[in-house]
Amino acid sequence: MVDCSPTRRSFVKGAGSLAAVAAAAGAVTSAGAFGRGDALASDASPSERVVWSRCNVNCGGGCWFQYHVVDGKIAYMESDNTGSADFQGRACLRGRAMRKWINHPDRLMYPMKRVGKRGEGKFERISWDEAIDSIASALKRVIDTYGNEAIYVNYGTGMYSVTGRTSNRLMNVLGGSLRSMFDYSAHMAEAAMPFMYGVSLNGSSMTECLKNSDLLVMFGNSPAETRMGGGNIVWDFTRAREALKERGGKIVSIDPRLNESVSGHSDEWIPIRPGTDAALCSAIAHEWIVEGKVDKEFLDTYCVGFDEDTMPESARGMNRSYRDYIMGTGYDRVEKTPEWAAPITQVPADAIRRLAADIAAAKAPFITQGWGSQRHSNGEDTCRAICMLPLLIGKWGLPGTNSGEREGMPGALVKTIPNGENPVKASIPVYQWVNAVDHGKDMTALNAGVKGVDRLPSDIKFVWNYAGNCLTNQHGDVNYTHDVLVDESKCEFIVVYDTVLTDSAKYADILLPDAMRAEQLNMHTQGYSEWYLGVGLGGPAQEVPGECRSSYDVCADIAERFGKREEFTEGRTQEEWIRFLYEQGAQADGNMPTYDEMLKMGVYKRPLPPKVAFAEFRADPVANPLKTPSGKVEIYSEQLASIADTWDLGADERIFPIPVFQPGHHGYGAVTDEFPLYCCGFHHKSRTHSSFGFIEELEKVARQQLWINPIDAEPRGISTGDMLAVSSPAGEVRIEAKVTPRVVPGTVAFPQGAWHKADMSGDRVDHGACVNTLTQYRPTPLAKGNGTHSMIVQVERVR
Ligand SMILES: Nc1nc2c(c(=O)[nH]1)N[C@H]1C(S)=C(S)[C@@H](COP(=O)(O)OP(=O)(O)OC[C@H]3O[C@@H](n4cnc5c(=O)[nH]c(N)nc54)[C@H](O)[C@@H]3O)O[C@H]1N2
Ligand SMILES: Nc1nc2c(c(=O)[nH]1)N[C@H]1C(S)=C(S)[C@@H](COP(=O)(O)OP(=O)(O)OC[C@H]3O[C@@H](n4cnc5c(=O)[nH]c(N)nc54)[C@H](O)[C@@H]3O)O[C@H]1N2
Ligand code: SF4
Ligand SMILES: [Mo]
Repeated sequence: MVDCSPTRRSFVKGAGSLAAVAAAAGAVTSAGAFGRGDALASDASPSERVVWSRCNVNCGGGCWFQYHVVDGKIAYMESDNTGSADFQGRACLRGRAMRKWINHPDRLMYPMKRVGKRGEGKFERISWDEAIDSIASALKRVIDTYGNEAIYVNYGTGMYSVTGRTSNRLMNVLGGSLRSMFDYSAHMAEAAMPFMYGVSLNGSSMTECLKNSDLLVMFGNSPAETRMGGGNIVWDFTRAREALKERGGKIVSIDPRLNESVSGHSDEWIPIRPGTDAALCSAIAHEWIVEGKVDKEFLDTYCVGFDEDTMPESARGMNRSYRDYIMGTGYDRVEKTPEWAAPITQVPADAIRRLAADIAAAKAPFITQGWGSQRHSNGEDTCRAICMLPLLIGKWGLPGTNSGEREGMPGALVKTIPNGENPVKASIPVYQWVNAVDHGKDMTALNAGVKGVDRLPSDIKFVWNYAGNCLTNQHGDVNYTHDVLVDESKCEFIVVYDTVLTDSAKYADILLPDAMRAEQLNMHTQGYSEWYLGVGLGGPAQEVPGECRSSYDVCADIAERFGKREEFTEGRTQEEWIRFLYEQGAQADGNMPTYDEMLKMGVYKRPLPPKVAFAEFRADPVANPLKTPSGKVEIYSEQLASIADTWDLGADERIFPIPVFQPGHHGYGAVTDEFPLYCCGFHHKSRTHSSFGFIEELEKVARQQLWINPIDAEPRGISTGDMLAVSSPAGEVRIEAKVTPRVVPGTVAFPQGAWHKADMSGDRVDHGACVNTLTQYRPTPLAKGNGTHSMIVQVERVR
């Protein structure tokens, strides 16, 4: 029923030319766009209704769903089958399990209030009126006592939909809330890259690699695991693999794991000790400098600080250039040879030289990093160090190349409901929220990365947590966070608004049940695939169960308690907002169908051309300067030099103006007799973080297991399937073993997102194997971010 269509996606041979693909696609309709009109004959019987929706979790896929509704109930679901085989945003196994989630017996059905101690997870059903009164009076009390700076909307990514996230809009109508910067995904890259590039997250599209590259080098990037689904980059990546092969090129994956993007293919895996990519990149730089492969003209024209010739005035004659660091004439005075890097990275010196030669020989190397390599305690250095590679050889801003950042993500045809203006100026790095609950008033611009004010005027006293599990499960160090949250004198009120009783939900004072996307009219844009732009519109497919309510309506009710309903809604219902946002997008675009046509089509897609990052700057650096102070790429950043001089840093924390290798907290060299193994997290295919983590069928497909190399498993008497006790300085979990040569020796790998399951008033041993039972809460030096992939552990067999 789902995948048996005769025109299911097939690989187009010789697909080097996206233009050809797009042209062929354009033949489907005159506009080159696809919608319901192009759908394959569906199996729907006349009594069935087909309702479009989209996967709302945060994996970036944005895959489309078609719910088949019989007698008012979703009978089964199908994914996207409209238009050319190339443009079908088909859902992965998780998305196809959405029906199980919607109809799950564990769905939250009624508003509830806490009856036990905070964190115990004991609740009692209340009415919506009581819930809203209670939230409104807590908000009033906190605002009157501490100011709007004491209100915080916690990070939460479970909801992608144009009207799904209304939390900030509500708080802004009520006078604002403490702001946050960056996110849990790319925290270190987002904080560090603007110093170098003037922006962050500016990568070429994977479709550009497909079109013009002859070598794809991926640092900690696994599209087959973290960009799953037809609406995602794994599709672009799969096509790129084909095109590269036809051009005689290849894919190199640098990862502590032989990840699923390269396993089963003849591509190259370079196993690396986690957190040491900057050492590898430094050694490649050394090799290129001594071999004369560096493009000095490019570096002199476009960059600042490669060598003395382009150092800014403030740092001249001090041996502070990147070249001085690499050649051992500045900073630590150590020459960064491949022999120096080999014991650090576990990559042999000759393999480093070979990689250096391969990259230099490629006409258009596409060098990209995922965010796994930057989610470390030294992530700010790592992401910049990787970006040095294309810069050093001048293969940057040109066809088939990339900036060294993660491949780009397309824009959107429609906007989300606006947040409005936040009158509060104070802002914290997002990962600092637990510190801001615990001791916000001690946090300053210099010791905590606070912006907008010199010092936070208040601790956080009210947390609103919508569609997120970052109170505990997805935040660093669950045990520590638990201790902070259970102290009601610190955070006085917590609202959690979700669909199931997550670990975070247990900390709610008021727990609200959301209506799922399938249960309301829903509009959404395409995901990260760069093949097309798209919009989907449809619903509801099924009635809302119990007393679940949409966040839009609930936020409007809360605003009403403050006499601000009208300000919140601007006179529109959610449905009217969706129409308004669509028509606004369609007007700006000029090519989209009308709203009424869209309602019939369900999904609209059209091809998207590839993109080369920084192409304009490369073409004319004077007319198109970067947003850095010098207008150029700042390999040496005076701003970072000044931060390094003025910030209050820990004794073992350092910030450098150039990209260097430093091990970082719990990085290289940190293992001890008690914790002799490095442990590295990764995003797992059976879940999106913790989302879907309670669907048993998915857990059976891809189990929560600790990857351990036979070299580390044998002396511990560990075989696949054994139950293990894994402990770190922060806590202990129980998890099944997967003994495999697919992980670098000395490091174990741990899928993030499993549901925390521990007796928190007892031994706190986590039988659910949530990685954040093991991570420490230690914000990184510059970003103050979640370097949570840096861990040290001991692994023992439980007998
Ligand atoms: N299936 C699935 N897909 C997802 C998600 C999910 O939870 N599940 N989450 C989504 C979200 S929100 C995000 S932000 C992205 C996350 O995307 P990423 O941050 O890129 O994902 P990770 O799995 O953390 O890391 C990617 C790879 O980096 C490797 N790695 C870890 N440390 C290092 C290192 O120090 N050096 C190198 N070279 N490699 C390293 C890991 O083994 C992994 O294979 O994925 C998105 N997609
Ligand atoms: N150690 C470690 N920690 C990590 C990471 C890591 O790699 N290692 N990755 C980090 C990253 S990149 C991210 S983005 C964060 C993600 O952290 P979160 O944003 O917390 O992501 P999820 O765990 O998917 O939680 C989403 C929540 O939304 C809920 N939800 C889904 N649909 C709906 C809905 O319709 N309505 C409502 N109200 N709720 C809904 C789900 O039930 C779930 O509780 O985790 C971070 N945490
Ligand atoms: S790939 Fe991501 S967005 Fe697509 S169906 Fe799977 S979980 Fe949902
Ligand atoms: Mo993320």
